[in-house]
Amino acid sequence: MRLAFLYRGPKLALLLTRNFSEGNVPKALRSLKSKSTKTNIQYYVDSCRVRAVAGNGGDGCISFLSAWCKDRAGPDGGDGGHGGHVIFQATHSKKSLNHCNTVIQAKPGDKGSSKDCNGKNAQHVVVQVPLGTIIKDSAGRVVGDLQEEGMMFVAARGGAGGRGNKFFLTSTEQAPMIAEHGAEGESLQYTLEVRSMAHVGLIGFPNAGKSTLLRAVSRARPTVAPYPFTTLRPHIGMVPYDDYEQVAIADLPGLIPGSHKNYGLGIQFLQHAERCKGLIFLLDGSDDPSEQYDILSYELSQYSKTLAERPKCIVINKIDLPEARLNYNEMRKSMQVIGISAKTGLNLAEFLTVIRKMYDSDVQ
Ligand SMILES: Nc1nc2c(ncn2[C@@H]2O[C@H](COP(=O)(O)OP(=O)(O)OP(=O)(O)O)[C@@H](O)[C@H]2O)c(=O)[nH]1
Ligand SMILES: [Mg+2]
Repeated sequence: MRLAFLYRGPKLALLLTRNFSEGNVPKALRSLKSKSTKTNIQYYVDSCRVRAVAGNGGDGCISFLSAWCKDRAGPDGGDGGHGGHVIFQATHSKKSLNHCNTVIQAKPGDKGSSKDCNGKNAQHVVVQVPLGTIIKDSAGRVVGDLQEEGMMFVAARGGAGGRGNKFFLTSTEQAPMIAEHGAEGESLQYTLEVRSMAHVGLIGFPNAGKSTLLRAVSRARPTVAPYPFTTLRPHIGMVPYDDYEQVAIADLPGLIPGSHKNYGLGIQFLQHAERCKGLIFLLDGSDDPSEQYDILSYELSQYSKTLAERPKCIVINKIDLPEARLNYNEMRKSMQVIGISAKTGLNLAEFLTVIRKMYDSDVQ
C-alpha cells in the first residue's frame, strides 16, 4: 500500500530499491534542463550598508470633553500609536541584497485625538534577506546571524506612543493639562553580508579554470575568458545527484599572492566559503601547481585559521595539456590529488564523487 503511494515513476522506484550502504556514493547527474538563455544581467550584491530608521511614536492628546448634559465631562485625550520597527527576516527566496535600499524607514504612529481615540500603531517594515545573512553594527560587531528560514532581527525599534491626558487623570488632578510626546524611533547603521550557503567552495588563482569547471558540472553560467579576474563576484551552481540531493558549489574570484593585504580583488570573497563544508583548491596544472598550493594555503590561513583547517581536496586542472599532465604525475607522488580537465570533461565523475563525500561529511 505504502509502496503504491510512493511510486510516482521509474526513477523513484529505482531509488526505493537501491541500497545506499556505506561506500556506495550516489552518482552525479547531468542536469536535464539546458542552460538559461536569458541575457538580462542581475548583479549579485553580497554586502551593503543600510540605515534602519524606525518610526516615531505618535503624540498623546490634551483634550476635555464638553457634553450637552455635562459641561465639564473630564479629560478625553487619547494615546498616540507606536512607531513601526525595521526588521530583517531570512528567507530562502532571496539570494542577494540587491533589493535593499540604503535607508529603510518605517512609518510613525498616529497621534492620539479627542474622545478617547488612540492613534493607530504603524506597520513594521520587514525586509526579506537571504538565508545566511550576517548583520554587523556600525562598530563592526556581529549582532545578528540569520541562518534559519523565518528568523528575524529587529534592526530599529519604533518609538512608543505618548500618553494622552486621560491617562493622567487622578482623584486629586481632575483636569490634567499634560500629555506625552511620542518617543523617537531608533536610527541605526548596519552592514549586511551574505555568506553564501554553498556546500563546497572553489579556490584558486585567476585563470585556473574555476568558472570553466562550474559551467561543466552545473547550469551556472559564469563568464570564462583567457585573462585573469574574469569573475568579479561569486557564482553558485547546483550539482544534482541520483538520490535527489543537490550540492551547491561556489566559484569565488581568484586569489593571488598578497590577497590578504587586499592585492588583486582581495580576500573578502572568502566570506562565502566560511559556511562551506569543504574547499576545493583548483590548481592550474600548466603553471607550477605545488607553488600555487603553498600560496593559496598561506593566504587562506591569513584570512581564517578555522577555514584553513576545513576538509580540502586538491584538484589539478588542464591535464589535457602535456605540461599539466607532467606536473600532475609529479605531484601525485607526494600528495593525494585529482587530475581533471574542466574543458574536455576528463575525470569530472571522480571529482564529483569527492565533492559528494565532502558534502556527506559531518563537518559544518
Ligand atoms: N586546456 C584547457 N584550458 C582550460 C581548462 N579549463 C579552463 N581552461 C581555460 O583557462 C582559461 C581561464 O578559465 P576560467 O574558467 O575563466 O578561469 P577562472 O579560474 O574562472 O579565472 P578568473 O575568473 O579570472 O579567476 C580559459 O581560457 C579556459 O578556456 C582545461 O581544462 N584545459
Ligand atoms: Mg572565473
